[in-house]
Amino acid sequence: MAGERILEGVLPSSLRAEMREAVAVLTLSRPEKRNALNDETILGIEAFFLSLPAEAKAVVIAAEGENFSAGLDLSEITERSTVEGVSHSMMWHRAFERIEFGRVPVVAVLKGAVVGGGLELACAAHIRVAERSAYYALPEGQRGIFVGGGASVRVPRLIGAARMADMMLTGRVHDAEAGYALGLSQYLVEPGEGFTKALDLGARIASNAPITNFAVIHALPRIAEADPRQGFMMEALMAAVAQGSDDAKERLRAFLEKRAKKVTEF
Ligand code: 1HE
Repeated sequence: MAGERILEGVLPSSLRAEMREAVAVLTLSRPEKRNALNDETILGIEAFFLSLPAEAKAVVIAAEGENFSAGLDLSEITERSTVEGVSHSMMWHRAFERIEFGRVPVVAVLKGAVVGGGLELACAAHIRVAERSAYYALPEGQRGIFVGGGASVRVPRLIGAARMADMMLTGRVHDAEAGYALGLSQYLVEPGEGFTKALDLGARIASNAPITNFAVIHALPRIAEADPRQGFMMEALMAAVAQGSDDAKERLRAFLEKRAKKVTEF
């Protein structure tokens, strides 16, 4: 069942967006080109996150067809000067920053090719759900180029620089199981089940206190990379801000009065 379409005038034809309750779904819609990412699509992703409706409390990034994304649209690489190359890469960085450090958490649904810039896009999300068909590669080495959409920063955080170097130097492809074991995805599901799983996770995320979601997106990654002494202080401050909110007080009261859900497995 489709949701209510949003941002129709804002997005290029390679993207579509809809609301599913409190979850905004952004779908890569260029399956005939394996969802290769051209400039228009990257700018559209940025526009989507800048124009996210206030009622959206989480985002799911999904893809039409069998593949998440075949990465950079190779037909668009023209004779770029060095300076133009820098600004092209920085355009990707800007768009993906909107994902990683935006207003709400983002879940990506991976399947088929999650390759090059497609992996870079996936890594900007906070949670990755991979269907068993997903496979991961960084073919930039074979194409004579380098990653430019943030992979050198985000991929090593997930799997380490040595594994990323192996993927780039040897063209190694990791299948969905390996990717799950390495930490490229946090969830591994059967083919066709990724979207439902991601929507379910999105709905859970949307039901959190906004201050907690804010802390997880904006404070946690900074604390994790800080010197521990600064990190502990930032954590204490963030914890106090969250605990002091009316939302936290009401949620804690609800638990003590047995009105809140207990911890359950899913
Ligand atoms: C594309 C692209 C693309 C497909 N740019 N057009 N990425 C890559 O090096 C991956 C290149 N793509 C592939 O290796 C394969 O297409 C796949 C393994 C992903 C899928 O294979 P398959 O057999 O399902 O599809 P196909 O027949 O190869 O492709 C279908 C069409 O999509 C075809 O166009 P058509 O007009 O001939 O029908 C392909 O040309 C087109 N297509 N992938 C443009 N990537 C910020 S820097 C990031 C740097 C990178 O991302 S480098 C990695 C680039």
